[in-house]
Amino acid sequence: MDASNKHEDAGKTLEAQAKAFFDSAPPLHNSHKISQDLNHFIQHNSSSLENGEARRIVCVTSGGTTAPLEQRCVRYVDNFSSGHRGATSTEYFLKAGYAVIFLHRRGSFQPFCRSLPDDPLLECFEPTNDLNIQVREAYSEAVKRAYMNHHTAVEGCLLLKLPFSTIFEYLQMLQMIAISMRCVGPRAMFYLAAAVSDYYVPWKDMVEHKIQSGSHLLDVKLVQVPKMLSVLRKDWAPQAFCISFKLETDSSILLNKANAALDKYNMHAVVANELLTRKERVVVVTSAEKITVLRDNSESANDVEDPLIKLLSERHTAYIEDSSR
Ligand code: PAZ
Repeated sequence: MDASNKHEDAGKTLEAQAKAFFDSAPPLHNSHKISQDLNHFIQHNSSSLENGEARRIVCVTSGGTTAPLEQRCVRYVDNFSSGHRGATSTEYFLKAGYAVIFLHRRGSFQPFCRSLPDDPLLECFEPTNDLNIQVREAYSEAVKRAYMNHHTAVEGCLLLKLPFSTIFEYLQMLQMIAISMRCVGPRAMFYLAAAVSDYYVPWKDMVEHKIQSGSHLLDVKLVQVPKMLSVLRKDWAPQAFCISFKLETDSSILLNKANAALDKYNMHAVVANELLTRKERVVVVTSAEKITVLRDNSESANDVEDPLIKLLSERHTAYIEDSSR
């Protein structure tokens, strides 16, 4: 496949590239329902108090986007992301008093379900003598905890889960969320942990039907996805506190790339991580400092997201206070 930048979009301004992306993307099937759910969630949480203040709202993005190769999609380009970071972070944000919009890849890790086996429906239950089913003793605590935590968050209107698969769905939903969250001002946070496709086939250039397997070479032109982080910061939600992530496999370039992303997209912080150590160690890069955050192996709930969310939540508090001066 040829990842080419020499596409007609290359000479356009970023705003024009973003507009062209959205104008040509296939429309979201359920945009009306998403918009209703979002508005209800944001209104509810903006008027509810946490420690005497309006509740903060974070949009956590999680998992990888796909780039389809056919309009009636049979094949797509995907990436490694499991959604573990986003699901785990969501649990800690809820614990820290945030309401969370969890924009996640369909089928990826979900908050509160990490301690369940891969196929919980089949593995956690067993038949009883009277042909009913019950939770197996070994999973009874884990199932109860997962169910109760999840139920409390969703029913309490503290967790709104919105699934995506493709890069088209993801960016359209992120735009809707960001614009809806404008009214939250500096109490809004974006925690952008999703692994978003860098290249895609524009909808209008995509073949409609399944690509046939007859020829020796498959020549598909992928073009760069417009860098929407800048647009999010500048136009969609200019007052929100924005954290993006940078993943590399080569540790020698990671911090430089994170610094570059901080400047280029005007983020408040970039969380740098390496593929192999991403569950143990991250570095929070801001314009003033680089803070290494490690998983605490002496604690029982030992997730690197625990100290990470504590740190980011403190920085968010300082940001809100600064914004009101
Ligand atoms: O989803 P996961 O837990 O398997 O991995 C998390 C991650 C590495 C995708 C995330 O921490 C991250 O760095 N996201 C941004 C990737 C990037 O576009 O550079």
